[in-house]
Amino acid sequence: MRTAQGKYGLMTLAVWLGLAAAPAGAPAAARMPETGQMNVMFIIVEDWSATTPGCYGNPICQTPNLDRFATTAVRFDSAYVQAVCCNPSRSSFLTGLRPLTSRVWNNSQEMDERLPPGTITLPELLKKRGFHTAVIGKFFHTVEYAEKQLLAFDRIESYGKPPGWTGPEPILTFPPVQRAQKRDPAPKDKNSKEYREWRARNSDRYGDSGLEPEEEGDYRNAQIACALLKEFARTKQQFFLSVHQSRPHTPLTAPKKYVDMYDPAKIPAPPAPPNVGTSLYPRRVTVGNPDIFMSRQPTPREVKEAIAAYYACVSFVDSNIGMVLDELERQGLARNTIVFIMGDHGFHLGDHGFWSKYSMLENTRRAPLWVRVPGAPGNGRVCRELVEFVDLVPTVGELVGLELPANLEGLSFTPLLANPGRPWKKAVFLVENETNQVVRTRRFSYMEFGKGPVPAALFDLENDPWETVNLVDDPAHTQTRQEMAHLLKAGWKAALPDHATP
Ligand SMILES: [Ca+2]
Repeated sequence: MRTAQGKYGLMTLAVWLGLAAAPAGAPAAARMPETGQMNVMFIIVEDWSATTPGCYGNPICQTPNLDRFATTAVRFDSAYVQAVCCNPSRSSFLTGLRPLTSRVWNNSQEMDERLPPGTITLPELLKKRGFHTAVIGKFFHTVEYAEKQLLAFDRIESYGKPPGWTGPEPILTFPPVQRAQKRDPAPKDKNSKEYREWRARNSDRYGDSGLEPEEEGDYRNAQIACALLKEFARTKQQFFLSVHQSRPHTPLTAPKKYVDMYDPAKIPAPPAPPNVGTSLYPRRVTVGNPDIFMSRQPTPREVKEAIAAYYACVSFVDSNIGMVLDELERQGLARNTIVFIMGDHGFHLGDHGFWSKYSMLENTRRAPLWVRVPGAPGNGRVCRELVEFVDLVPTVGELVGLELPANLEGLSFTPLLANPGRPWKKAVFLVENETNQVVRTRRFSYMEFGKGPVPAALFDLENDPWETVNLVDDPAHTQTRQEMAHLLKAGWKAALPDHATP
């Protein structure tokens, strides 16, 4: 164990910021504020393509609250998850371990059965450090895991309560949603034919949810967050709060007022048209996708309607996040609360003919990430350096002073919060399973497949950002292929910034 913001962290931080070596008379380096007593809030959004927020450059999708937040935070433009879907990605960034170490790389692997003995999750570390820990909605992938992590949370809201839960009752109660009960309910047995038929029938749903915003779970989660923030302002206890937003995960439905914001006719066709011959995942194009359009490809009109519906979901989530951020301000907590807003991985919106996540391509592995440390010199700036979600635990650890396990596989990016422009990691890594892996540098992505239509793929992201032309057998790129293969084999430690030690 080591104390991140003790003998180790502060000294490292000082060296990286150039404080230790600053000659007399030199301009003062940007200083991070004292953060040890600050609160921590996570807002985790499901299945969120980094191509959609306005401040990430989308000219159509409206995210005014996030755009405003970006002016007060560091926006990470090149933040990458370590796995292709929810369970392994969350298992990674909530433990600080990469999927082949956490031994969780798909959605069916139970985190509590597979984590190496002694693994401690982020909320446990925070609780041990004295934080009051509260979770609203999904945090780990399954409720079952949360049950085994009872000790991690002082408060569980809008989430399955484990048997024997003796914590506080819900801070808010809501009337039942009448209209939702009339909808097509899911059969209970997930292995039954009826369930598979129900899933296929519902997979292509998008557009108006038929609910008022106040009836939506995501809106209610935001309301619960506001109520808890009021309580935290009163009790003045140092807190960790995680707020879940289930959209824009499928089904791509949102209240009508958000759906009405977008005219499908004005949505451009997706980049990287499907091409079975060059596809790394040809079954997606010929058979169907995991989450939506499961048994067929959508028509061109449906493509635009589904993208418009996804944008509606993002705008709805933006509004909910705005509600929480406004309350943070209103309660006087914004000045001493560190805020992380993030997707849990990306999502393909028709590029390559893909919908859903589950690929090693950019639209799965890149996710939105903003970090606001009150008073941080980098706030309001964009960080284009490569960072990984596995860095989140070490980062929180350095900021608030946690006893971090010695086997973590990320690097605190706190120095980028002081100076978002300083050179950082040379590459990021993601795995699909034990044999399929990708490494991405600033210019190239290189993939190896144990199983798949090709054994390897190489893309020049500078000239081909959507990864459509596989250069792996191009004689002009032989050396690059060798270098990337070497880097993939060498792993994350070989990609650390010069002179950095994790
Ligand atoms: Ca997810």
